[in-house]
Amino acid sequence: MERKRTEKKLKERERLKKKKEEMERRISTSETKIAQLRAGSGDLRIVLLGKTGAGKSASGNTILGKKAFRQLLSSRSVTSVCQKESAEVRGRQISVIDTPGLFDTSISNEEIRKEIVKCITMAAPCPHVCLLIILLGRFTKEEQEAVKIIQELFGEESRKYTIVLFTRGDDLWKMSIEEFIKDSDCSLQNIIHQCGDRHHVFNNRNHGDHTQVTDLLDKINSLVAVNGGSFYTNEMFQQVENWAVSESVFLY
Ligand SMILES: Nc1nc2c(ncn2[C@@H]2O[C@H](COP(=O)(O)OP(=O)(O)OP(=O)(O)O)[C@@H](O)[C@H]2O)c(=O)[nH]1
Ligand SMILES: [Mg+2]
Repeated sequence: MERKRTEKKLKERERLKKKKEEMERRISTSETKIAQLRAGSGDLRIVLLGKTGAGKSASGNTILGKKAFRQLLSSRSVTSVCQKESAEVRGRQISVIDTPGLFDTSISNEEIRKEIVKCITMAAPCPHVCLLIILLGRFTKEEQEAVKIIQELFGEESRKYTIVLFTRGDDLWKMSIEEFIKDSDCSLQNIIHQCGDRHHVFNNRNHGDHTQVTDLLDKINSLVAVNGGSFYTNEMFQQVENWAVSESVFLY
């Protein structure tokens, strides 16, 4: 009799435990949904970073759906200063901050670094996401170095807020971006991995393909939801400010 009672108690305890777990799972799902809804509303500030000629300005134009930035096939860098442009996309105010590319032939990387840091103030109060623009193709030493410099500038923490955006998706033909990544150099795979395996691809020549923009915005929303808002903690902002002071860069 006593054994039966204990078994019944254990079964009841097990049932309650399962019920509690189910409730916790439902709460967590609802919280994620609420965070995603929050992340999908309000303005969105995006910073574009990458090597010169990677397609930063072209990607900014694709996101905003207009020719806001000067994009050009050129042997020299086209964008020399940070530029902020905005538009309403899917009923939402989106601001894109375009930056000069590293490895310009006429300006030193040091000068470009100083200019890039200014983009942080343009994305005031803070950027929500950084898009690391990489041209599909060979991932050369210069590309690797550009990524390294950007990570040095913005700190390791910034990886949590970065999505790798490949351009020249038209060159993929029938290959998927996943197949391309799988076959690519391990240094490129490492960078994507460091950025939480977040990546996307644009064909900036296909202005009619709006899904490439809406898909990217969905990925950004999920990222913002996970991160709980825009990035740059006080500590990180302080790092940029300290660097600016030591290099005599005027941020404001
Ligand atoms: N076919 C193709 N060309 C692209 C794509 N994205 C960019 N381009 C071309 O690549 C060239 C360089 O693009 P930009 O957007 O000016 O590059 P950027 O990174 O802003 O360059 P800088 O301002 O010099 O740093 C331009 O001729 C673009 O039209 C793409 O997805 N497909
Ligand atoms: Mg440009």
